[in-house]
Amino acid sequence: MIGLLYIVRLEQPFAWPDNSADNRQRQCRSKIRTISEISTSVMSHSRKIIHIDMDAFFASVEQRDYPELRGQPVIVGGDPKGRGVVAACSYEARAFGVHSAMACARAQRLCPRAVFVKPRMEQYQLVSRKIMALFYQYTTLVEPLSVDEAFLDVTCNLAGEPSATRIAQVLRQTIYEATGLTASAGVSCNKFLAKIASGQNKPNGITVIPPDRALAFIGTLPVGKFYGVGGVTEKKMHSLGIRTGGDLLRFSQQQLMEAFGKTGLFFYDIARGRDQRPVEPSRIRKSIGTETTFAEDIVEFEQVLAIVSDLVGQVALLLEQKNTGGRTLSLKLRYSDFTTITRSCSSPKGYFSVTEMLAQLPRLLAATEAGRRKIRLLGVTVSNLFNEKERSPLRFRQLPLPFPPGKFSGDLHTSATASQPR
Ligand code: TTP
Ligand code: MG
Ligand code: MG
Repeated sequence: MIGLLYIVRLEQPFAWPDNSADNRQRQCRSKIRTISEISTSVMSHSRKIIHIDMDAFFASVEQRDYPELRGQPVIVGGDPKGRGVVAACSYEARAFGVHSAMACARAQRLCPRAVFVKPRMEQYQLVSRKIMALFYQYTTLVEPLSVDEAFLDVTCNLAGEPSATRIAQVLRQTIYEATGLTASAGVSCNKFLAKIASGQNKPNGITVIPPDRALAFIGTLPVGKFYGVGGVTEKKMHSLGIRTGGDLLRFSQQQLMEAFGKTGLFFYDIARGRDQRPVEPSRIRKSIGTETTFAEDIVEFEQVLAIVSDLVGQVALLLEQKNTGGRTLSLKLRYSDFTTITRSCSSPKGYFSVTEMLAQLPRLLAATEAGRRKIRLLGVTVSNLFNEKERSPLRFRQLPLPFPPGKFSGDLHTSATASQPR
C-alpha cells in the first residue's frame, strides 16, 4: 500500500487537475463505464481537502505539561483498579498493545510500568481551541470532527496557495510552534480519503493521496479501514468475498443495498473514489445522548430498565435545553465481554419527551439480551435531530396532548417543555 502513496516532497507539490466549473460540468455529463473513465471522473471533480488530527492528543498534552512523563508510556483515563477505560495513550504505551477504549485494568496488565493520568478536559479544550483557530487563517471551510481533528477545504484558500500539501505542512509546523504538539495530516480530493490518509503516517506524519492515485489506493485498502465498517460489517463483507475496496467494484448498487442497506450506496461510491460530502463549517449537531459505565456489571432486567429510564430522563433534559427532538431513538448496550450493540427505532413525528421515549423501551430492550447477560455500559441517544424550521410545527402539534387548552397559549417553547414529565 505504501507504494501507492505519494510521499511528500515539498519541492514537488503535485499538480491538481483542472477544477474549473466548466470542466466539472463537462465531466458530470459523461457517462462512466470503465475504470479509466472512473479515474478521470475522480480527478476532474477534485477538491483539495486536508484532514488534520493531533497525535495521542490527551497523552501528548500531559507529556508536554509534565516533562517527567516524556518518553514514558502514559495512559490517560480511569483508575486501573476500577473499571475505567483508556481515553488516550502515548505511542510508548501503544508499543505494548494498549489502545483507546480498552479497560484500564487490561492496559496495566499489558504495560505494568505505564503511568496512569486522570484527564484534564479543560486543558484539552483550551489547546483544541488554539489549534482550530490556526485553521481559519487558511479557510473558513473548517469542520471540526472532535476535540483534536478537523477537515479543511482549501480548494480556494485565503492565502491563495495552490498546493494543499504545502498548506498542510505549514499548518503542522504552526501547530507545533503554537502548542508544542505534533499533528498528522492527510491530503486528498475528498473527506473519505483525507481522513484515511491522516492515519497512514502517524505520529507526526503526512500522507497525500493525489486524485489520480485515489482508485489505486482504495483498490488495495482493506474494507475494515473504511468509514462506517465496524466488526460486524467487515465480517459480512468477508463472507461475500469483499476484502478490499477493489473487491467492491464487482458489486452493483442493488446488490450492495440488499446486503448493507443505505450504507451500501456509500460503499458503492467510495469504491469509485466518489465522496461528494462537503466540508461543513457549522456542522449541525447530529445527536444528543448520554451513557454510563457501571462499577459492577448489572444483569437484573429491572435494574437495566431503571437505569435506561434514568438515561432517557437525562436525554430529554438535554433535548429540552437544546430546544429540539430527533427522529431516531437508540439504545446502546455493552456486555461484559465488551461486545457492543445498538438498537434503534424511528418515528417521523420524532422523540421529544420522556413519555415518547419510555414507550419505546420495551420494544428496544426486547431486542437485546438484557436480563440474561451481564451488562457493563448502557446508553441512550436521540439522533436525526430536527432543525429549527422543522421544530416549531412539530412541537406545536404536541401541545394539546397533556395540558388543558389555553393553559400555555402564547409561549410555545415553555409549554412544549413543560409537557415533559419529570
Ligand atoms: P483520537 O484522535 O482518536 O486519538 P489520539 O489523538 O489519542 O491518538 P492518534 O490520533 O495519534 O491515534 O482521539 C483524540 C482524543 O479523544 C484522545 O486523545 C482522547 C479522546 N478519546 C477518548 O476519550 N475516547 C476514545 O475512545 C477515543 C478514541 C478518543
Ligand atoms: Mg488524534
Ligand atoms: Mg482524532
